Amino acid sequence: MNKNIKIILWIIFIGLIALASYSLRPMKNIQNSEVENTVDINSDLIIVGFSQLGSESDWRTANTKSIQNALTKKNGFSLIFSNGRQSQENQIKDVRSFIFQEVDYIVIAPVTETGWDTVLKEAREAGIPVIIVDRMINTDDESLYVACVGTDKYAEGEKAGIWLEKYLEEQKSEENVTQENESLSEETASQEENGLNTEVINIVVLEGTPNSTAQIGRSKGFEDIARKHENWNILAQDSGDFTKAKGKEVMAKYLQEYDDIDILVSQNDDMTFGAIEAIQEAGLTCGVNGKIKVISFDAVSEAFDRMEDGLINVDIECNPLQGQLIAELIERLEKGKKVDKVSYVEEKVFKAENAGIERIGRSY
Ligand code: GZL
Repeated sequence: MNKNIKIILWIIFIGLIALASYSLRPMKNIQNSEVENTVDINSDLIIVGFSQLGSESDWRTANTKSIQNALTKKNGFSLIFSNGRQSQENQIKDVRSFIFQEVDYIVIAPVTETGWDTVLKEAREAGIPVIIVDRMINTDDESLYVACVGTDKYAEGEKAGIWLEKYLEEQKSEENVTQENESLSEETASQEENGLNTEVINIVVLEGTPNSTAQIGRSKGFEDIARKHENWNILAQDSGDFTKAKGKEVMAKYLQEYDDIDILVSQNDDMTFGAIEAIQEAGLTCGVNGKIKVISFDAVSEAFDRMEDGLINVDIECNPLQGQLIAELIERLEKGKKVDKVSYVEEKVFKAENAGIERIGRSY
């Protein structure tokens, strides 16, 4: 065989060897269509698989952005993001995909509280620490997760009830002042004196995703305050699933069923936006000077617009900015330091009358 052919055959042979070794190098590729990014396990970045529950609300968008902006390559992380599209089945698939890719940490925002033990045991067997974010899981085995970062949903529900107590007190004292200027009937006077304000307060509630921590906590927190007032009458508590469309649909149903709603408690701003549309389309009014007083949750930017319009009376903040706390937790774990099992981010209550000022400097 002449010399030139031998050289050509050698070059082809070397090329094939190089190609084979490149394609066999250890890479992590994506198993699930909703999981973004491919990471190279040889990088010295901390590889984090993040299973976000969905993209159902403005709040969720802000929560996702906060975590993506914290877990960046510049900060020493390589993030694999998955969107569970509000399905626990999708989230469990995504977590298994992270386990397959041998990530360093798994972060989960669980759509609902139950049904996580099996897949979290698989993560533990794989030696991958799990951090729960935003909502909680309901498990008897707390060793299945190393920490959870979020907000106190029960306290948020209580804050809504406490605001309503104060609001009704203020209304009552304003009425008393008015009546003092006119002649009070003896019967009314005696009722007022004994605080027997027998006027029934009709309340409807738009609940979030059933069995989610936000729905469970906000409902219980509000109910525990409502239970102290026998004239508070909760007419209905149906799920609007945290979406604008469903919130509008359920509120429209309420307006058909009940002709004297005084208070709407809506467990997130997106459902509130839908409910406001339903109220207006029914020819009714809501908010500061409206017939139906509106208590909302989240305090996203558009809700500040509605408060400035006077369409929402009060918004109980649920702070989505949890990314920095997660990054700090992982950095502590990397150094073998102890971390708190539960960490809450700061949150406030915003009233319509102060919305214009209070919104200055907010990032969502
Ligand atoms: C609350 C979060 C809720 C928000 C909703 O922590 O889980 O889910 O209140 C979101 O806007 O859909």
